[in-house]
Amino acid sequence: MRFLPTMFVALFTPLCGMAAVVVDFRNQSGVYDSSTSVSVGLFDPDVSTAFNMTVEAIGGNLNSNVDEFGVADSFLDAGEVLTIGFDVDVRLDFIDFGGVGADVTDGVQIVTPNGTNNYFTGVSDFNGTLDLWQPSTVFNVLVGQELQLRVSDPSASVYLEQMQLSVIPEPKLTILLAIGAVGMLTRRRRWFETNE
Ligand SMILES: [Ca+2]
Ligand SMILES: [Ca+2]
Ligand SMILES: [Ca+2]
Repeated sequence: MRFLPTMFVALFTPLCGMAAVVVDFRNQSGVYDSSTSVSVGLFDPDVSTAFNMTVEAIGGNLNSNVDEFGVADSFLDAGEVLTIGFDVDVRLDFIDFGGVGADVTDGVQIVTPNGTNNYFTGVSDFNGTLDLWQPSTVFNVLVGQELQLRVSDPSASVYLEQMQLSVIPEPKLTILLAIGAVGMLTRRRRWFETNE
């Protein structure tokens, strides 16, 4: 009965949310280019959920290149907007940009359901070395909500690299997984008790 602990780990791992979905926008010309709106199929193995991300551009076509993702050219510039939404509730871990500078004239603006903020080196929740926006509190994007990415100033020019997120499990699924885990724990304990 050696397989029992292995089964336990396999069942317990999804509850811990150890992995997440990383969406790399770079080097994906075949997926995004020559369109202002693209729906991309994604899969979160933690909760065995397939879902769709919709990416829309204002001001030109979406344009993925080897190192950058922008609108019209490789960059997000004045008057251009990237809108991102999902058909499931997700928790956003980070958005990775490039080309962001040290002040508001060279920053990125993120419009969320919670408000509008400008990010550049030195701003809280923004890593200026990696140009990474990483919310310090849990940040969810629910079905029907969207993120808008813009530049923080007409002179700014930035680009999108990647994003990490997790699907927020349906409450029913969470409960079922929890019940399953408790069941396995109980059985495992009994197994140890009877085999000691
Ligand atoms: Ca391209
Ligand atoms: Ca552009
Ligand atoms: Ca970066």
